[in-house]
Amino acid sequence: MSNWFPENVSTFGTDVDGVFWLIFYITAVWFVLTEGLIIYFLFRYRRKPGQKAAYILGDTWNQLAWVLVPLAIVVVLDVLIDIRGADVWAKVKGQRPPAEIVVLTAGKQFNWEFTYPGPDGKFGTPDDLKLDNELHVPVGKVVHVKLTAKDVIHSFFLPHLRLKQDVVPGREITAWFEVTKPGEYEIPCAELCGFGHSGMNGRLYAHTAEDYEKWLKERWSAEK
Ligand SMILES: [Cu+2]
Repeated sequence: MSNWFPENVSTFGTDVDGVFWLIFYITAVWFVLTEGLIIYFLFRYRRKPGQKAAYILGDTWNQLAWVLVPLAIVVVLDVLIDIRGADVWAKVKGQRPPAEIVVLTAGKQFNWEFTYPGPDGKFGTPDDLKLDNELHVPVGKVVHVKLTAKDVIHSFFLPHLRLKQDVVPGREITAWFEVTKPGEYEIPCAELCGFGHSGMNGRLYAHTAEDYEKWLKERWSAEK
């Protein structure tokens, strides 16, 4: 059933999908079980001549068990999801591996603005390279994107990388990822940000190491 999702091309994508499927299967089984019981009881205990409904107060352990046993199961399953989810959260949002490439990313109505430091490796200098809706990275490297918003709240979404991070005015939030497969992937905005929101869609170009070097040479030196 994994083909419901776009292909995963990030190092942590499998973990994120794992939490999704864990929650999906737990809730699916639970849904079928409880709805099935409701339908079964509906027929099994339907009104029949000569049979009167009992008024149950739940004051014996036998009756209370109908509430307490499912409650205990739900709590155990919930803790299971929490433990697994916390692990993945720590990996994706908690401990960031050190950056090999840093790109400043600004969300604005209705574009993603990416800024590279240029040949001097420093931001805020005249050789900075600014691109609209084009994020170029090499595969197999840890990329940090420093996310800011110029107007309203946006959300930086890389569906193929299982990464989504709100972009909030007045804050700089760093997200990270490492792409595993070269290709072109979309970067939609995932937070309704105004009239042009649906058209706010950047592109992630994941290059092989050699192609990325080539791109750097062409673009960074060309745009002095
Ligand atoms: Cu938006």
